[in-house]
Amino acid sequence: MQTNVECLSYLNYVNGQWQAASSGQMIDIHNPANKDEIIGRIQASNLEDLDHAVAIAKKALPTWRNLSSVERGNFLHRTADILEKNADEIAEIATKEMGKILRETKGEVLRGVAILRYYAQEGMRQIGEVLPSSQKQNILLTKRVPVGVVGVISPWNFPIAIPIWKIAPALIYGNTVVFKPASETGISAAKIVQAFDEAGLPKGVLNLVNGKGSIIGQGLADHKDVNAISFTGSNQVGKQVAVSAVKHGAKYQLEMGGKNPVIIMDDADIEHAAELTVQGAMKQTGQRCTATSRAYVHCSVYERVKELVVKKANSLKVGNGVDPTVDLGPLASEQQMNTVMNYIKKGKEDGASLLCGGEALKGEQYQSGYFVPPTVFENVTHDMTIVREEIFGPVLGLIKVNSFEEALEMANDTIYGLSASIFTKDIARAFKFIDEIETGLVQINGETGGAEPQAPFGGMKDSSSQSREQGQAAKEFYTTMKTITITPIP
Ligand code: UN1
Repeated sequence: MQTNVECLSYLNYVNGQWQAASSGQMIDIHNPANKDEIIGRIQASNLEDLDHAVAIAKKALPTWRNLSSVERGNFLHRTADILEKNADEIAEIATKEMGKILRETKGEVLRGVAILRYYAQEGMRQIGEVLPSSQKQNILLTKRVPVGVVGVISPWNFPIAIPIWKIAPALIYGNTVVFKPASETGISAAKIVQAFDEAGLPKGVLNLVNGKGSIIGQGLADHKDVNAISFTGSNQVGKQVAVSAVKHGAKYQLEMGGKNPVIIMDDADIEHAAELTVQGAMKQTGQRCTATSRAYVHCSVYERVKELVVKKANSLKVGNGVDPTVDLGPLASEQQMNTVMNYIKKGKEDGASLLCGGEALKGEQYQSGYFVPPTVFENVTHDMTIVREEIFGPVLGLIKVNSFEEALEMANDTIYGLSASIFTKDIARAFKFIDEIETGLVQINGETGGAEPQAPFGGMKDSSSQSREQGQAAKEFYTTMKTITITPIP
């Protein structure tokens, strides 16, 4: 397949072939649980390689577009079966690349399988509608058609599910794809592409180009022959992608950061609320854009919630994600660890009080990785950096509130708007929360994280470009529409 076994070099995939980058350069992928271990190398491509891949995707478009969507769906079904069969192997690679525990990476591969099956079936669903025409004899209808060549830029924190939730809808609606994954997880990306290859996907329909984000990601966004670009990552890069796309008239879709709040009211099931707040904050070591990072807790239950949250956070075991007894793997990279530790430092300097965690873990089993324990702060005020900026690590702030209204106002006082949850048994209050919280994902008595393939996913404000991914919402982005009038000639 795609490796040169002796040095575990993973190649690009263009026109149905595994190819080296023309630069001859490679990027090493390190294990964040054991930084001296190099998992493999991926290609450091340059713009010439990207240009070639885009030209190939463009060339493959007419044939792919002209298959029936049911036929296209069969390729997705076959890919799903292959991924399912290889789930353990791929999960282990993803864990070694970015650190999260095997239970999480295995779950992610299976989520990818479910997404593929959902979109495979999409090939049998509606692609237009019939409208009444003002001319009685005419037929007026709409038909959805592919956008063209789609650029996919995906992050390292969901190395399998996020690429698939972009690639699967792009393909089913008849587009071809150039895929640029985060370099940290380039091998997981190769494994996804390998599954499509084994499923017999026609050559040129899906192309993988690895390389630096500043070169290949930016180049994809800038490329005149890329008709739509779907991006998940940081706000700073997302906005650059949008500007580049607008310049050449490409569609764009951005999924970016979050600063997701929970509100725990006095009538909540406190055990349940504390449990899901900790899960929301700490799963994947907090490296989810949907992670819970602010908990607004009613003063009458504050002490009890605090006690439970700290107990639960302290009970989580940190370590190498391949160990099945571990709950939290390492942070994904040194850069990620430095960012998180700087936020923790800033929290302390600003006067927040640490309830647990707060120091990188020391000792023999931790010294070769980026291990930060669950960290909970209290005495957090609303103007502190740790409440305002996305941390992307296992850090939670507790904030005492006197009323639902006060909590709601603070929950909304942020540039982000991805996910939020309220824990309450009061239906009227839950309804008010649904109406007034400024987020795209709203949970009542649930965790802020999580997504289902059939449901739209996305945020408000600076969390997204207002577009939605997954479910039927994906159709909006990956197709464009024709309005057709048929006039019968008597
Ligand atoms: C989830 O919470 O399971 O990058 C999905 C992210 C989001 C996906 C979250 N785009 O974290």
